[in-house]
Amino acid sequence: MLCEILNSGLLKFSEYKKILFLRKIIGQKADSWLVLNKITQFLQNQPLPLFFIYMIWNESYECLSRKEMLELQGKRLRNTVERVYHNSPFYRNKMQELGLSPEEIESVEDLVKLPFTVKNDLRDQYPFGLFSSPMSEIVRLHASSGTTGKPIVGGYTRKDLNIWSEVMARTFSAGNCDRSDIFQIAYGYGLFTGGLGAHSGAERIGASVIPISSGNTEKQIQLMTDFGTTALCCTPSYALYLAEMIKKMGVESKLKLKAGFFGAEPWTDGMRKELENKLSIKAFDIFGLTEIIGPGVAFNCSEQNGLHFNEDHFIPEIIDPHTLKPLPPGEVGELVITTITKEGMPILRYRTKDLTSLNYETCQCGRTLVRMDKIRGRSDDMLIIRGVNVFPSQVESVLLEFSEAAPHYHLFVDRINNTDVFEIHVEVRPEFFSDHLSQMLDLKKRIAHRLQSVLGISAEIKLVEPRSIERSTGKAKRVTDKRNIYKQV
Ligand code: DLL
Repeated sequence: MLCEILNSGLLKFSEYKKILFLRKIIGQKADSWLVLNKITQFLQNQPLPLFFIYMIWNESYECLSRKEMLELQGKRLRNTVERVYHNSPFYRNKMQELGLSPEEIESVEDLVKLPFTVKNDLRDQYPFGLFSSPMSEIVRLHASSGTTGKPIVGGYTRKDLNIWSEVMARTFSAGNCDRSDIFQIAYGYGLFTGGLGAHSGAERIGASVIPISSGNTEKQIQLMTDFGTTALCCTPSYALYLAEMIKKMGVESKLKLKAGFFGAEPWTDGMRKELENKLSIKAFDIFGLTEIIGPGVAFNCSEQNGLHFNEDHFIPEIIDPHTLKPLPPGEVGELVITTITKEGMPILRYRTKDLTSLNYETCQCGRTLVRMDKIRGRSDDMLIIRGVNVFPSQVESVLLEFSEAAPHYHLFVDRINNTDVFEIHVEVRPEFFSDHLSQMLDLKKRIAHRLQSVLGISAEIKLVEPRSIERSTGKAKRVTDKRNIYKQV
C-alpha cells in the first residue's frame, strides 16, 4: 500500500522513507490511512537523522513505477538496437538473418524478437568484434576467462565508465555507506573488473578508498586496523579467510568494519551469517559480469532479500535454458541480460548461464527495481575458484601443449579453512613416465607454471601413472567439486 501511495504522488519520498523506518518500529499499523495521516503530519517538521533511513543513491531511477520503468526501458532499448544495427556488423548480420529491422523493436515486449548472444560469440569476435564504438572512443579494456585460451573482453567509453560508477554508487548507498566511510578494495585490480569497478563506485559516493587489491593478507589487516576501514570489498571466500586471520592475530577489537560487499562467486546465506558474526558487519551480495559491465549489475539492499537489478541500464529476462522460452516471475531459469545504455560494447540478450529467478514485488526499502534471487547455479561447466572463472576446457588445452601429458585429467576443488583448494591430476604418457624424480618434478613445475599464466590462479599438480584415471564410456566426468556451494544456496 505504501508504494501505491508513493506512486500516486500523495506522499513525498522523504516522508515515505521516514514512514518505512517507523513501520519497522510499529509494524504493519503504519499501513492504515489513519495512522499514516497522523504520522505524516507529525513527520512534516521532524527531520530524522540520516542513519535511520534507507539511503537511495538515485531515487529518480531506483524508485520508478513499473509503467515509467517500462517506458524508459523501451526508449533505451530502441536506441541500443539502432546503435548495434548501424555500428556492429555482428549484430546487423544476426538481425538480418532473422529478417528483423530495428524499427520492429518498439518496446520491451519486442525483446523476445531479438537474437541471443552467447559466450562463443564473444570468443569468435575476439577481441573487439562486438564493439559498437570506434577504438578512439574506448578508454578502458577489461577481460575475464573464456571457455578456451581466448579471454572475454569488455570495452568502455567514458560514458560507460560513468554508468559503471553510478551503478556501483547505488550498490554502496544501498549498504548505507557514504562519504564518511573508508573503503578497502580487496578485489583484484587489473583486467578483472572487481577492483576498478568497486573503486569507481566508492569514489563516486565520496568515500575514502584504499586500493589495496587482493592478497597480502597481513598487510590487509594491518591497514584495516591502522586506517579504520569501515567497508570491505572482496570475494566472500577471501572475507572468510581474512576473518580467520583477524582472529588469529587477535585484533578484532581494533576493527571499525560495518559493511562488506561480497560477490564474484556464489555464496550461501549461511556464509553471509557467518561473515556477519565473525566480522561484526552487515554483508551485502553484489553481482555482475565482465560481458555486461562488471560488478554493479545487481545489489543487495539492507533488507537482504534478493538483489536489486539496475534495470534502467540492464534488462533481465529468465528463460528456460532448453526451450529458450521466457519464464514467468518466480520461476528459476537462465538469466539473460540486455544492456540498454552502454556505448562501447552493448550486448543483446546475453545468455549468462547463471540460474536464478526474478521478483517484481516492491521491496520494503522503497526501491522498485526488480529483485533477482541469489544465483543458484550455472547451466554450464564453469567453475569459480577463488573468484576466478575456470573452464575445464582451458585446463585441457594447456595440458595438450605438453607432449608428456596424456589427455586424461581430473580437477578436484574443495574448500578447506574457507579457502578454495584446486588440485589437478594429470596422467603422464607411458613413454614419459619415469622413476626419475627430478624429471617428474620438472614436468610438474612446467605444467603448474603454464596453467598459472593461462588461468590466472595457481593449482596443485599431481602427476599420476598411465591409465590410472578412470575412463568413461559416455560424457567424461572431469570435475569433482566438493564445495557443493550451489546446493546450499
Ligand atoms: O565476477 C564481476 C564481479 C566482480 C562481480 C566483483 C561481483 C563482484 P566475471 O569474472 O566476468 O565478473 O564473472 C562473472 O561470476 O556470470 C557469475 O557466474 C559469477 N558471479 C558474479 N557475482 C556473483 C554473485 C565478475 N554475487 C560470473 N553470486 C557470473 C554468484 C556470481 N555468482
